[in-house]
Order: sequence, then structure tokens, then C-alpha cells
Amino acid sequence: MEIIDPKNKKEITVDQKIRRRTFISFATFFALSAAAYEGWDWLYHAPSETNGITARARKPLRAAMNKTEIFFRKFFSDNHLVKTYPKSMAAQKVRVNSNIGNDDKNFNPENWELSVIKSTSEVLKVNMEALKALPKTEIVFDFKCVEGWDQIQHWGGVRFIDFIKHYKLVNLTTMKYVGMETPNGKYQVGLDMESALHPQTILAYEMNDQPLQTVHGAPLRLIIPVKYGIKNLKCIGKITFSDQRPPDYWAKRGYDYYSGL
Ligand SMILES: Nc1nc2c(c(=O)[nH]1)N[C@H]1C(S)=C(S)[C@@H](COP(=O)(O)O)O[C@H]1N2
Ligand SMILES: [Mo]
Repeated sequence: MEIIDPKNKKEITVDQKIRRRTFISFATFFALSAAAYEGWDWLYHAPSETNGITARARKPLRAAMNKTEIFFRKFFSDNHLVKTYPKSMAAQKVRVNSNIGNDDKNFNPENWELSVIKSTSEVLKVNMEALKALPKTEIVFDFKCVEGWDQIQHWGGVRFIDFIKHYKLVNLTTMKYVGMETPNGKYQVGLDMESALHPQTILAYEMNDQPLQTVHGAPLRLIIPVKYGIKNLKCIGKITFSDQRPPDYWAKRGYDYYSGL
């Protein structure tokens, strides 16, 4: 029979405790690693969404992104306004980014008319004179491009909501989306209805109090401060309304469809 020295017994207990804790730590580490691997493996092998409107993300990932989008849409609805600045802070040399669909040699702004597709059989045509006759709204805000630059810019034109009311298109706004594209259809944006009708969303025909230049989307471009630059379509040719997501140039190439700020 061993004689247990109370002092010695205590030391053994401490040693055992350390070993037990080391074991628990490693076991936890391996269990978590296994879980992380399983999760990744599950996601990696999960089916992809149908390629088309958005670019082939795994279905569970897209579902999570859509849930996040719904959360932010609820959270930042209607009365959330984008910060504005005094005119004196607006850039005089306004940055030019990409010009996809806005560099068409065959496009003649003189003959331009905006087409609003009201139904399969009805198209509303609006010219610049008619647009300029509507109340003008100006905004100075921080324009943000997903590529990492931003600039305080000054734009002027007709609020989209004013345009909708004036041309009695309110019944079309019960639909979920607005689609806009260049006259040649080469660049398109899809917008959720709340953002399109947001009080700071403008069909712009002026920049720094001057008519729009071609590189900035003459004769008419979209200014939608609640979204990243990619949604601010230059040179609007056609506007559509739908319950399905309209085609969107950058969403098709993997960018977030909502692209909200
Ligand atoms: N037609 C068209 N509109 C467009 C683009 C484009 O390539 N083509 N680029 C978008 C992007 S990514 C940005 S950041 C802004 C840039 O507008 P700006 O060149 O007037 O600064 O326009 C947006 N609208
Ligand atoms: Mo951009």
C-alpha cells in the first residue's frame, strides 16, 4: 500500500488538471476544425443558383446574402437620407470611370428620347424639353464607386418620384423592380422599387449647373445616392418595370445585385 503524502497528492492533481485541460483544448480545436471543414465542404458542394441575373454563387450563400439584403432594406427604408454637402464642396473636375454602352459612335443625343415601357403595347416617349419643364432638384453628395474612390459631386435634374407622378406611372410602382439601360442596351441596371423612388434619386441632365457631358452620361443619367456608382447608369435610353429582377451588367458579373450603401 502506498502512503499518500497530502502534499504530493496535491501536485499530482495539478498535473492531471493541466493534462485534462490540454486534452480539452486540443479536442475542442479538432472538433471546431472538423466542423469548419464540414461547413466549407457542404457549401463547396452545395448546388449553384441558376446562372443569369446573378453570377453563379452557391445557393446557400446567395440565400444568406438575400436575407442580409432584406434586413438592410427594412432597416434603411424610406426616410433614410444620404448626407448632403454645400455646393462649394463639389468637385470641379469630376472623375470619369468606365463608359460601357456610353461610348457609342452611332448615338446622337439630338435625336434622343427616353422610352418608358408601360406595357407590352404602350411606350411613353419623353424628350429633354419635357423633362426640363418638370421641377428641378439638385443634390451635392459623396459619390462612391466600388473600386474604392469617392468624390463630392453636384448633380441636377428631375427626381424619379416626381417624374413618376407627373406621367401618372404610379400604378407601375406596385411592381418590385425598375430596370434602366443605355439606348444600345449594352449597360443595364436593376433597382429595387424603394431605392428608385427614394427622394434623392434623380434623372440628371446637369452637372455643376452645366448640361451633362457625354463622358458623364449625356443627355440623361441616373443619380441614385443610396447605391454604389455601378448603379448610376450613364445615358438612359429605356426604363422598364417588373416583378422579376431586370438584367444588371455588374450583377451578371458577380457584383451584389442590391449594391446599397
Ligand atoms: N453606361 C454606363 N454607365 C455607368 C458605367 C458604365 O460603364 N457605363 N459605369 C458606372 C460606374 S462603375 C461608375 S463609378 C459611375 C461613374 O460615373 P462617372 O464616370 O460620371 O464618374 O458610372 C456608372 N454608370
Ligand atoms: Mo464604379
